[in-house]
Amino acid sequence: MTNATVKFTLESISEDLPKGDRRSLARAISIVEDGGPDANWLVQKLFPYAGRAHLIGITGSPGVGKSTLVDALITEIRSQGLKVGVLAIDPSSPFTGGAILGDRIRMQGHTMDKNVFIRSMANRGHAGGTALATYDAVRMLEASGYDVVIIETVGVGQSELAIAQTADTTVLVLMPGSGDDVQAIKSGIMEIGDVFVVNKGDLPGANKTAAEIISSLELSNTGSPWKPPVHVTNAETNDGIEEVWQSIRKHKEKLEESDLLQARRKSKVQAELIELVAEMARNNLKESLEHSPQVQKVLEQMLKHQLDPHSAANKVIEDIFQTNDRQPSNKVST
Ligand SMILES: Nc1nc2c(ncn2[C@@H]2O[C@H](COP(=O)(O)OP(=O)(O)O)[C@@H](O)[C@H]2O)c(=O)[nH]1
Ligand SMILES: [Mg+2]
Repeated sequence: MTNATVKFTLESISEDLPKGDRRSLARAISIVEDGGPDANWLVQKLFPYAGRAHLIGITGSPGVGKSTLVDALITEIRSQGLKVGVLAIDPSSPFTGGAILGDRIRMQGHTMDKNVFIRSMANRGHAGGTALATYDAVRMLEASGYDVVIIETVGVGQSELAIAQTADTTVLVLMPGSGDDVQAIKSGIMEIGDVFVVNKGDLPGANKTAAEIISSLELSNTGSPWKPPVHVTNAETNDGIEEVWQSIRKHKEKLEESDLLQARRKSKVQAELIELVAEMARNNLKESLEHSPQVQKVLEQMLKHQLDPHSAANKVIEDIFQTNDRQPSNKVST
């Protein structure tokens, strides 16, 4: 059977994906990227298999060498016999496509390895944005037996922060002379970094940048049992990569032996629930604005200045939290 004639149904995907079938996995990730009832059905079906991987967030400004570093880490992780999935997230890519292509090419060395799965995530219209789609894509990889899932994100915007919080271990990547980034670290994003990497260690100033990070880490000592290590790497020659990997593993161990893992997981499920409920509310509100007579009435009262916006919001809250019980399509897709 050739690629083009393979038929997928939600049923077949839910059966074949846990057996490690890569095409079912690819299809499943597209479905969860789109969101909606099919995605919900798959997640519900595969949720029991999820929650097993070590989730690693790799974040930092464009061009610091995240993708190159991920590529080097894949080699290291594979040498340990672990199965590794990568989700590359770049908010700019849906418009240009360029970044996606770049990441693909960078990680091409692993395309023949059946235990490596690399996927660029685009924001394909999941109303909740990339963060919600990412949570579900991670679950698909976990259900398919991936031991390690790496999430590469650009920068430190709001949604990247949300994604970084998805990870068990977040690696913050900088490069020599990125003084702005060090400033940003000082001004608050510090706490998201569990492991710091100054990549492009072959360029001048790497040790100085590392020293700056170390001193600002000491200043903001949080009293946490984990002291974030700072590594200098050259992702192109694999220098320092083994040490980064060891730190990532040690961090996971440290989390597991303290209360931190539980605390992190709790704030993670909270964040996801907040986003999901907000998404549901937003979707249902849009529908209610058009179709609900009660909401129409509220709108009219607002227009006539009979009802203030705050009271109006209180009135519609109940209406929009009524879920419409949408069923999965169970369509056959090729
Ligand atoms: N000199 C040097 N260049 C690097 C290193 N790592 C990556 N690069 C280069 O930096 C550029 C950006 O790398 P990329 O991995 O795409 O960065 P990303 O945007 O953070 O994912 C590419 O041209 C890489 O070849 C390094 O350790 N040293
Ligand atoms: Mg990249």
